[in-house]
Formats: sequence, C-alpha cells, structure tokens
Amino acid sequence: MSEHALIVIDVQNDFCPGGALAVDEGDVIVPLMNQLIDTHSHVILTQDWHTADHSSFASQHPGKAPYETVEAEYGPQTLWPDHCVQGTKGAEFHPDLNVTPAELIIRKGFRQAIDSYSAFFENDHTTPTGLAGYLRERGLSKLRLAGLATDFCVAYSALDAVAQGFSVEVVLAASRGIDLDGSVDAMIGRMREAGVVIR
Ligand code: VGL
Ligand code: ZN
Repeated sequence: MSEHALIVIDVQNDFCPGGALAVDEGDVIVPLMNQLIDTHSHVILTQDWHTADHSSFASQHPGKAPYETVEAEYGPQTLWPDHCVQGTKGAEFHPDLNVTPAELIIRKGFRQAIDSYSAFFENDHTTPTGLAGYLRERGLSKLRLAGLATDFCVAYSALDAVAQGFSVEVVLAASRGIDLDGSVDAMIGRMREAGVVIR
C-alpha cells in the first residue's frame, strides 16, 4: 500500500460523456482510478457540489454563454454550463468508481456566490475547505492527485497543495482535461514549475 494519500478529484457523472460539462474520455479513467484506490491506504474524494443558481453558471448571467469570463468580486471567473447541482444524478460519482474505501469526501463550490476549483481553497484563494487541516492532523504529507479535470480542479488543487507544503504528484493517466485554449499544457507547465511531480 502506498503511503501517499490519494485524492480523487471530481469523478462525477457531469464530467463524463453524456454529462452537462463532459470531459473527453472522462469515464475512461475509472478502471485505473479504481486500481489506485485499491493500492492506497488513504483515499479522499472531492465532489463538485453547486447550488442550482450557482454564480459560476452562465445561465445566471444574462447575455453570457458558457466558457465566457466574468469579473467576480474575487477575480475573473469562467462561466460553465449548469453542472454538478446538489442532489442530482450529474453530481453523483461515476457509478463504477469504487467509492467504498474513501475516508473523506470534500464537497466544494457549495456556496452560491463563489466557485471552488481547488480542493483546498475556494476561488478567492483565501477561504479554506478544511482539507489541509485534515491532512495535517492525520499526518498525511505526501499526496497523489488524479481525476477531472486536469486543467481546472486537479491543477488548482495540486498548486494549492504544494503552496501548503505538501509533496504532490499528479497522475496524468488517471486524469483528463477540459482544454480551453491550450489550458491543459499551460496548467501542466505551471504545476511542474511549482514543484508538482507529473507522472
Ligand atoms: C471543474 C469546471 C467547473 C473541475 C469544476 O472539476 O475541473 N471544472 N467546475
Ligand atoms: Zn463546478
């Protein structure tokens, strides 16, 4: 069993083919993710969990379309199709994901006025989710991250994790990206520069 804590990012129906914000091949990672889950003694899941009127949804901004950007109080915010609404099928984990061994599920993006890509901080980069404190109290300093999407929730989680002093690996084979204007390559570059080990 690896001593790394595995953090499984947002493997939810809405990020898989047929979902509201489908990531290409988002479902293809599930068998490999299940192998990773089997070989880690600490497994943590994250779950994007938005209110139906969430401010990151283009539907809440008259005249705006998905993938456009608005200026939020905390800075620029990309607008998305409605996705991962609390209590819906789309917000559920992929049905084949082995969620049973998970010791913690961190939900994020549940406050209407603020999005949260990172598992550690909301998009204001100051409101903590509590995950860093959890990991520290449990003595878990080595993290391995994978999931959806490489260039958003995986990348921002990895960047925050190194900034918080954790040792961080991202497993690309068990991740897939949204890729807006080359954002996958850009975010992989930012992660490497910050000291994230890309596997
Ligand atoms: C995500 C966009 C909006 C992600 C979540 O999980 O990467 N991306 N909400
Ligand atoms: Zn979201």
